[in-house]
Amino acid sequence: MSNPRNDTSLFLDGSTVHDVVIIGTGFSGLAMGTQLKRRGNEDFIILERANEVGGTWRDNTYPGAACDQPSHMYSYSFRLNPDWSSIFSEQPEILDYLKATAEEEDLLPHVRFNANVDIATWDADTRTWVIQTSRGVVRGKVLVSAAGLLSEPRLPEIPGLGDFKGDVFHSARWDAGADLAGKRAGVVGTGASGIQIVPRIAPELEKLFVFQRTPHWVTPRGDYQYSEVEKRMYRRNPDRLQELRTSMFWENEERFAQRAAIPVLLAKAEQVALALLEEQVPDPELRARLTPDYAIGCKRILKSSDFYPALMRDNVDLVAEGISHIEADAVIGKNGGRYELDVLVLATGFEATEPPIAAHIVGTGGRTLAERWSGGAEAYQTTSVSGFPNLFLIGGPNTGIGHNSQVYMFEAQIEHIMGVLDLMRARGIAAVEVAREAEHAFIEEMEKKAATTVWLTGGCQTWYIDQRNGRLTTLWPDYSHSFQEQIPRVFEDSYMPV
Ligand code: N01
Repeated sequence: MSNPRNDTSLFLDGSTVHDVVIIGTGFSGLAMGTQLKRRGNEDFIILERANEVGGTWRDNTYPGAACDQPSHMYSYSFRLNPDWSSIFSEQPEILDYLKATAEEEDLLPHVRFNANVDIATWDADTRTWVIQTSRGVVRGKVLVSAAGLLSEPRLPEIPGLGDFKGDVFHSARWDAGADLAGKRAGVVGTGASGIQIVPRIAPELEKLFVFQRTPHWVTPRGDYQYSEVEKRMYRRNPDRLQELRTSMFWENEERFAQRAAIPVLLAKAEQVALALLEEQVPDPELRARLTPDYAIGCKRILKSSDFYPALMRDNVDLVAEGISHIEADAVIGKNGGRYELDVLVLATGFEATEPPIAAHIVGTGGRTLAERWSGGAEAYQTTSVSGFPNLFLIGGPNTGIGHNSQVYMFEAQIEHIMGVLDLMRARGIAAVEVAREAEHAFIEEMEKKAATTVWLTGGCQTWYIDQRNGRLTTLWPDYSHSFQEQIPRVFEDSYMPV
């Protein structure tokens, strides 16, 4: 039998109208499929542009890729896993978890691999979404975009980048064939990805230059390997596992209070980070270059116990003065330094404020979601956008969370979608659209909540803020549990039949 993952033939002819079409097989797309299935709806398909499930955990294969949230929390509430090997599991283990979900929840027959969404258009006459993919056309009554918050790499606009003649790749597109042994490499970016890569690759390199634009706050990452006895206990006693998960959740929730910019909590968190810096970096001059000048929490607080020690290695240099330009064989610093390299790794983040999928979704009146969002991304209950009937977004605007598990957020959004689908079914409505007033009110509430948070007051530049409007459009500006309480609710008068 042929492997559906290798099949690229054209077979989607648009003749069948599915109940639901989902874009993406990452954490959120697989959860959406599972919930449909568990509630008795088999009439859905999941479009996947790659030939494997897993989304960001399939794509981020860089050395050291791991989750910086505890795995017992960063996993589905409906599929607890007693076998996580450690608190912060690495990418292969998380990908295995997602593959097992797809298989054990019997989602694979619903997945169309190698089906990239070219354009999805709302057809008002038939009240369906017509989705043109690289494998043909598919139609759905409802479209759920689970295309990912951080799926499109952002390449830095550094003069001369295209002239570099060595290997160059983004952290989320790691070149598995690149042999780093004995080479001279540069890593641009010291965010969550960069600080995981640096300690892992440093030992095999002849030389590593770490190009930091802005120092990040780093706190210790106390990892721990679960023993076989503990795993057995969790297997036999799922209640204990649930208790562990719950306690981790509430411990993390306390951290939102810092993001609310309460001075005493910020000071306490800064002390923890500064103590790590002091302990691990004895050189005061290097310490100064690694010390942020903005409030902690303004950028994602990083967790690492091996990033600073890696910088202390003889073969690793921190370049903190900025990059002037790039030449065929070197990065040139603003300090005039010439850093000759064989390999350049761009750990420079993702297109978060302007998600590329938005240019491929066309709502009423032929307007794309990107055009609708030209002043900044926004969505009612983080999930629906006026002008886009029967479209639901998972992981869209205001769904990012830095202090707790992203998976909780996706699950709450899926409850919202399920609620709207139930409402449509109960009322015999073929299509709904969110009322503009409800959307406005929600966006105003988001702005009000965001105004006093450290993300807007902390004095840093981040991808959390949309540069076009200065608003916090990527993050949820409140506690994670408030998202869980608020987002699943469906107020009937917020959705209008169309
Ligand atoms: O990206 P980032 P990331 N010249 O945007 C620098 C998730 N994640 O891939 O701070 C020079 O955080 C940029 O500098 P600055 C998590 O949500 C999760 O590391 O903007 N430098 C910064 O240092 C995270 O927040 C895990 O001044 C340039 C870095 O590149 C998100 O992914 C693990 C530059 C980008 O940092 C993104 O993290 C990894 C330029 N032109 C990632 N442009 C988990 O463990 C950018 N930079 C769950």
